[in-house]
Amino acid sequence: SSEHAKAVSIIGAPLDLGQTRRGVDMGPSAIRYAGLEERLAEIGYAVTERGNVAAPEPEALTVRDARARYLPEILDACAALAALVEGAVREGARPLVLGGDHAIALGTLAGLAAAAGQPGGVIWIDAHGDLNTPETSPSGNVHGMPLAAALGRAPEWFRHDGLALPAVTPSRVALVGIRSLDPAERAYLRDADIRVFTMSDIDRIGIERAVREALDHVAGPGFVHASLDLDSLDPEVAPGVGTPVRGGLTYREAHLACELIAESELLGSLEVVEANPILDRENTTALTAVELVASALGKTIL
Ligand code: 4U7
Ligand code: MN
Ligand code: MN
Ligand code: MN
Repeated sequence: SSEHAKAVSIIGAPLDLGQTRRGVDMGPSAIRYAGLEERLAEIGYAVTERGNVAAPEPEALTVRDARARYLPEILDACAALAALVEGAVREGARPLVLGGDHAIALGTLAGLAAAAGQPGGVIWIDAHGDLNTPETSPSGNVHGMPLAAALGRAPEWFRHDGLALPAVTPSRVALVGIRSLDPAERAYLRDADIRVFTMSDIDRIGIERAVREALDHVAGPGFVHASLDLDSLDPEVAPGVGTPVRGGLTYREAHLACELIAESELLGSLEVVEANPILDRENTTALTAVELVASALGKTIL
């Protein structure tokens, strides 16, 4: 049916340097422990485990620039991730990247662009826009910047030998689940050709139409990637995240989004980020992550 392989490469990126709450570095373990590999095998995937990229501990580092904390170390980790993602694609497998905080998306997207030899499109499912630059960020947390970085904004900040940028085509970005934007992100979105589906839009038009239109907008050459920030879900459903915002996607809305992604057969890769087991209740957020990944990769009920 799909042109994409029934092979998945799982790559862990236990990075927590993009924000200030410890525990998100345990996300890959929590998601694996929630039964990821078994679930994917059940739906017919050949699964290869690539292990984790190296990510340093913040206690061992010093902050050099408060506008983008730990940026040099984050770029190194992203370059290592990019190499693994590129390798997986070249081997004919779909990369499935487990975060870690959302800063790792810069590595995933750079790896996809390197493998494709050109930038691609991304559906970004998140409460937040992640479109800050070090100049506009109210927090200095790099997990609020990866989409801006991948789009090639602020190139002097994100330059690194191991990162092919820009990795994303500006006219092929769709944001889904949005309910928290900073002033500079709003200003950028006013002029950019990015499709934004806020929670209010989703209330009005429904998640099905929102995701179908989002997928139409991101389709095209190179690659199509889905970046799933678990804080897109309502905190009652996914409490184990560092930057929860009330009023998010329900459990079923998130599933339908993933089912539509699978049905579209557009996707070559997926990542799921921001699961923080220390903030979670009995690994429920990681379990939800596994279920959503299975749906996005083609699990059907019947
Ligand atoms: B996440 C924030 F100010 N916008 O830049 C910022 F509200 O990857 C939050 O989506 C960013 O979880 C959240 O620090 C990043 C803040
Ligand atoms: Mn760690
Ligand atoms: Mn995010
Ligand atoms: Mn978020």
